[in-house]
Amino acid sequence: MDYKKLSKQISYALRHAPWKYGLELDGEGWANLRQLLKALQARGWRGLTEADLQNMIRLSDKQRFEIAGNRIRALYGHSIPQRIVREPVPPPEVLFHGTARRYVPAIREKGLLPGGRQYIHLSVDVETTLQVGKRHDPRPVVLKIDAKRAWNEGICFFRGNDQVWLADAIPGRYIEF
Ligand code: HQG
Repeated sequence: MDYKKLSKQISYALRHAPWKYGLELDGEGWANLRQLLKALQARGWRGLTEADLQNMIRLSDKQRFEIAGNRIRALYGHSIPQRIVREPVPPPEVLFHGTARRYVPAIREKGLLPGGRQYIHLSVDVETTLQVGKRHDPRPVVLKIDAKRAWNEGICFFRGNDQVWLADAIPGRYIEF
């Protein structure tokens, strides 16, 4: 089974367009697992089972989804209009953001903005940051975020998974270029 293709389609369903799959997300982003399976089966994933989803999650390089009972959700990345409810959590002292060289002037001017997504995505280590940045630029820029100071001064941070942190917009004064 092509787990990468499956993961991309489930990301699309759970982060960006649940309504296209007949799904309704609750406040914390959970969807009904059986309904998702049915929708995917109808789109060519014949015979798809919950075990396939478990394997896809287990074998993935990133922790993107979470299953609990008959529910499944994406841990980060949402762009749907309904904002996923999250509990603000004190972040590590420093976090990183990988981006393209071409975005740096705008980030200097306006700070980090979530753009199409609900939150900004930050990484805990430089290696992961480079991977994220390489999606936008072969020679990405690593920005260092003074997360502790931003938190102390009222910027909200949220945990996505072990590697990914989420945050509201981050003004330039907390960013080291
Ligand atoms: C940039 C992937 C101009 C920002 C990754 C980024 C991540 C600005 C781009 C997750 C800006 C948005 C999210 C400003 C920020 N002016 N550009 N003021 N502020 N930007 O893809 O963080 O594999 O929406 O730097 O690993 O790259 O899908 O966000 O370059 O965890 O699971 O606007 O998606 O995970 O790009 O990636 P994206 P991202 P998955």
